[in-house]
Amino acid sequence: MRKITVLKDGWKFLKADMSVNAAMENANLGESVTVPHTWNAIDGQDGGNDYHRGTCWYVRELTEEETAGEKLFIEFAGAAMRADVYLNGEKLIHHDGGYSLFRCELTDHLKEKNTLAVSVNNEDNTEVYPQKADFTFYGGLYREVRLIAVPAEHFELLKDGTPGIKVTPVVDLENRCAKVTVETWHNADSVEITVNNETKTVENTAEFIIENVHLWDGLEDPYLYTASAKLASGDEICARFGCRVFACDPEKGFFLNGRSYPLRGVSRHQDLKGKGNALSYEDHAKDMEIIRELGANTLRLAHYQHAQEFYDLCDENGLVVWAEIPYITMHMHDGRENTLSQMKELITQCYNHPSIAVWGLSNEITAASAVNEELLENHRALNDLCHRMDSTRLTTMANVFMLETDSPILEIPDINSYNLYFGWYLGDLDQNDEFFDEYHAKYPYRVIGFSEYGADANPAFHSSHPEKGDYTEDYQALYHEHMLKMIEERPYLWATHVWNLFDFAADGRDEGGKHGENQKGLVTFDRTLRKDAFWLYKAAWNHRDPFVHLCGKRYINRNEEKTEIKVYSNCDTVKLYVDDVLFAEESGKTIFRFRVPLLGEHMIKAVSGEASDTMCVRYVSEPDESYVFNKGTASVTNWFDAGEIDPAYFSVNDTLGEIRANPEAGKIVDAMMAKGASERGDVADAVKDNPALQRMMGRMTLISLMKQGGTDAESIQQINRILQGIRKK
Ligand code: GCB
Repeated sequence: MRKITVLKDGWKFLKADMSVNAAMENANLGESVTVPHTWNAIDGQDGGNDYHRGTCWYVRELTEEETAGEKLFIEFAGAAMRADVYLNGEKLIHHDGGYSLFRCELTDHLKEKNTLAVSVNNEDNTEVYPQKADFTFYGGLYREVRLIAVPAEHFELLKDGTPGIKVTPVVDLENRCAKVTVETWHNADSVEITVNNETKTVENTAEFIIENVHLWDGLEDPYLYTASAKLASGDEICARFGCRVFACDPEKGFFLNGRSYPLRGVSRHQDLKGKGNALSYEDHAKDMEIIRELGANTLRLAHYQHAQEFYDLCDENGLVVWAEIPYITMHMHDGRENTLSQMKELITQCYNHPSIAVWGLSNEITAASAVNEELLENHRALNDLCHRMDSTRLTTMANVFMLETDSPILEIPDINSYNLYFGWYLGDLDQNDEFFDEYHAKYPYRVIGFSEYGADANPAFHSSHPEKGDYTEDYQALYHEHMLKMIEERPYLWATHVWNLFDFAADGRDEGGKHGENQKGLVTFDRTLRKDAFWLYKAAWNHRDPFVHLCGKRYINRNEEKTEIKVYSNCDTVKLYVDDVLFAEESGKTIFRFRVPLLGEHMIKAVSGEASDTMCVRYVSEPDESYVFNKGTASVTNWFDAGEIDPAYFSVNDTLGEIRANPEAGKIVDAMMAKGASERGDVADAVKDNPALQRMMGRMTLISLMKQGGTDAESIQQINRILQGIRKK
């Protein structure tokens, strides 16, 4: 028998660095908290980079009842980012890495009265990842802490946080059977292992054949088996597993159990407004409900190991998962060991989850690091480690857009992926299409995916002429309409993941009308509001629940005589009623557009079968300024309404490449850019030394480049006037 006690209550929290003795002495002055707990639940998401980062202490008395048992271990499901565990003032373990589980044994250190003290640190350092990334590095004991009491003969608990049991199902699809290997680690002579009502007594490892195997078959039928293992002492553990076959083809994309199964889904961070990363099981379960509602069949669990509860939910719900470690943005010379230990823990702890299809080695690691031998070697070491520990899964990585596609780093993982933000941070939407077309044509034998794409939207902001950078809900929707189509036309993409399903805390951000938030979510940080783009994907992916969704519900006051009413639906016909009168009926797929005259205030209703949705729109004689975030950008846009530009002459609407191809026009932009470069030397150097960036810039319109560089409207107009004087050949 093993007894597990969750240490939820009774903790004292001291928000200061001190010695272990001081922490124990001052514990009663500390704040009473329950664990899971983070000290950054509020300051980690209100922006400005000033959230508390340092060492804090958690102290708790352990009662006699809690410490009873032959052998006693303590388990931390997540202590961010570095932790030291003390019992009665004696240090028992140090752990680096904020997202993996670790344990240590208490037995020989127990006294009559026992005080547990844990120091946790989330400060900058040069060894433990992540150090540079677009999310808040919450500190705390933000996942459960448990005591595990076991008999003298028990399953292994210490090594890399192992569950003590490893299940490897290998499926033979043709004969509809599976060979299941169950390995266990323990200090007894033998173990009794049971799978599918068959029990074997072995030293450590047993093999089973399951005939007529019931497959774990994605969203439709995520069937789970259980393997259990028991020692004569009574210690018993079990693991759920699933029998499935994952495969990737460079031309046809992803396969599940031998059939084409394009992975289309979203990424998720583990955090929630007001709670930081200290989520309860209910919070995780609610996230999963939203994912099921959306109809995604894959999740990228970024950028670190998520809670075991969540991988369990993925197993149960049939999501195909990309799991990864926080080796992100910037390679650290002293961080190699930590990448390996985090990967070892991730694979050891998550191996049995049938939902996990790939191990992610790193994310945008070349964003702030050169591709040199040290970086390559670190990736090779990680890749080899994954293959040594797991012969059943593929490795991958998420590359930053400016990484050259012929970089040797792309040859390390089994399959690849790119994060592209054309149409948001830079460039135009079509560049996403072009990128993949070129890549696929150049490397037809390589498997490629789309690991991130997205656009920020604050649902308070609206426009009838949405454009990149305006933070409107409407631009985000348009952006994703383009991307959805782009993806549907490219079935070779093995997986695509929207960045991100939920808005999340990014302490360094202060933009789009919110502090400390990345607003690329399809759903707000508090999970209460589904932005229009959410319904677009739901219309494309959820085929179970018929619905119609009217877009622009929060865009009520409209200064236009005709307005576009857009409906997202998974039905194939939509009727639109204006003030209860049938206005039009349209057949189609996913997106339905109507042009409706605005005379005053109107009730709009969309109907398809049983499904319906309503909203109100109103004609106003002056634009409602409260919908506009960045008035500066908007005025530039208005000025550039297409009609004012003579297409026979050059303009800022041409791409840098087109302009440079003409010597006269090229001279003008080069002079302009040289001036800008002398003012911002570092950026200019980065561009000069990066041919991929240069090529990409060549495909961007001059106006988008100038706007991203922060050029004011007046200067853009001036350059445009000069360019309009040069005739195109
Ligand atoms: C990325 C990063 C992700 C960021 C995202 C963004 O490429 O991988 O961590 O949050 O871009 O929104 O900028």
